Formats: sequence, structure tokens, C-alpha cells
Amino acid sequence: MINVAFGFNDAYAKFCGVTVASILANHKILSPVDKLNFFFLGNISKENKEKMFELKKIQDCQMSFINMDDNLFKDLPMGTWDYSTCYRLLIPEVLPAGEKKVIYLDCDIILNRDIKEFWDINIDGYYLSALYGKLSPYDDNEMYFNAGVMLLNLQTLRDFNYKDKWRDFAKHNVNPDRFMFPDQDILNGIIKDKILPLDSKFNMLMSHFSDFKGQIEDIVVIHLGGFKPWQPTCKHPLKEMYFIYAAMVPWKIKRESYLVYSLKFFKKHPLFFLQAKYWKILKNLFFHKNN
Ligand SMILES: [Mn+2]
Repeated sequence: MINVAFGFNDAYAKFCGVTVASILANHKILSPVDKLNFFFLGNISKENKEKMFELKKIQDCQMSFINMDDNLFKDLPMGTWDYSTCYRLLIPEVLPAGEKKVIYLDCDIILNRDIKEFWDINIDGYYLSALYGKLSPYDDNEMYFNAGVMLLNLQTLRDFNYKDKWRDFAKHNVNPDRFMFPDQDILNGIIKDKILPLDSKFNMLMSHFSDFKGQIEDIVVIHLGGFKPWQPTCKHPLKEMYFIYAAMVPWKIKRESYLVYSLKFFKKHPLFFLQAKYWKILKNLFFHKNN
């Protein structure tokens, strides 16, 4: 089985559905071990679960929903982030103990090729594989990885006592000035070595597109981070491919107009221009460095 995990809330269920549809549509089952096994971390409504199950029409697969406890994150300076972004931190402890490896994906992603190409990467001896380099939003010379696309070695993470390490970090070492991406900053705070750098074709953020030397058909994972494909401000050169898969799901994926987008933004950030932190977030979004 190929394990794939997501963490989200009801507002993002439809976007997760698009990612799942893109995985199913591009995957070939050549033997029983190739069957897809999805783990959905989040407290999801019955209606959204039923819609997710409808995607099995594209290809048969396993789907499990795992309820999460938001109390674990209530002391973190979350800013405007939803707790669900932190669910990825719990993957090694909430997945069945027998699972050795899992792919984690954000819900702003589509697969452009068979996910097996990503799954087959050998991560023996590593904690995880991710896009890794001088990607830090805090310091241009600091090594940092993007936590939106990861291949996790569950065995080495459990042996590392990861479960206690991230809780300890979240309790004692969180620096609110270096906490623009809660989940990603905690992961980068505790995992400093045994990271296998991923080729950008497995996490094609807009920031990496101009340096990519291959063909578009070679790209495996397209990450529509920063501005999302349904937002009018998204400038990712591959964003139209998103709507091929958006048409396959039982939810309506609407493109937001500039007006709707602006109203939502000001509702979420009513005093955003008064807070230095938001300028940093905006700067980061415009340069598409992360997420
Ligand atoms: Mn993302």
C-alpha cells in the first residue's frame, strides 16, 4: 500500500478532494501493493467524508479519517493559521504503528504524474525527504525545508522520540518572531539532520519553476503555495492544470473574484497593516518562498 496523509478542516475538505482526485487519476495499480491508502487527519463532517468517499469512483483505494485534538496546539502563537496546519506534526503517532513510511501533502497540491515515483524514493537512514536548501523565511543563509510535501520515515521518527521532541519544542522553544509557519517552524526546529533533499520536480513551487531544467511532463508534484489557485492573485505558471482536477470532485471549486478575495482578506486580517508580522507574511507570499 502507498500511504498518503493530509491534515485539514472542513473548509479545506474540497481542496483536499482535488489533490486526492489528481493522485487517483494519475496512479496505475500494477500490483496489490500499489493500492493507495489515504489517512485524513481532521474533524471532518459526515457530508464532506461522504463526498471524499465518492472519489473512489476514479480508482478504488482505502480512506481512513482520524479525529484530532486541537487542545495540543492551544498555547502556540498561531496568528491567523488554523490548528489543522499542525496536524502533520502528529502523523508518526496517529498512524497505525505498523506503517513505516508515509507521504504528507498540503491541500494546495496536484499530482502531475504517478505518486509511486515519489513513494519509491529510498529514505532508509533519513528522518524525511523534503525540498531543502537556503529556503528560510528568516535568514537567507539558513538551511530550511518546506513542510508542504514530505516523505516521512515513520520508523526513524519514532526511534528519534519525535513525539516528545516536538511537544517539548512547542512548549519551550517557540519564538513568536520566528513562527510565521507554525507546523513548518516546529519541524525545522527539531529536525536538523538526516534530511534527504528532494528534487524540485517533487515539490514544484512557483519560486523553483524558472530554475527547473526538465519538461513540464516530468514534474511529479505541483505545489500551488502562497496564493492559492482559486485566488485571483495566484501567479503559478501551472495553475490552470489545477482546474482539470477541480472538475473531477463532487464539490464546487469556485475561482474567487478580486472583490471576494479582498473582502475575505480584510475579514481575516482586519488590522494587518499595523502589525509587522503581517508585512513579513505578505513579503513572503509575494516572493513565494514557502507553503
Ligand atoms: Mn502549501
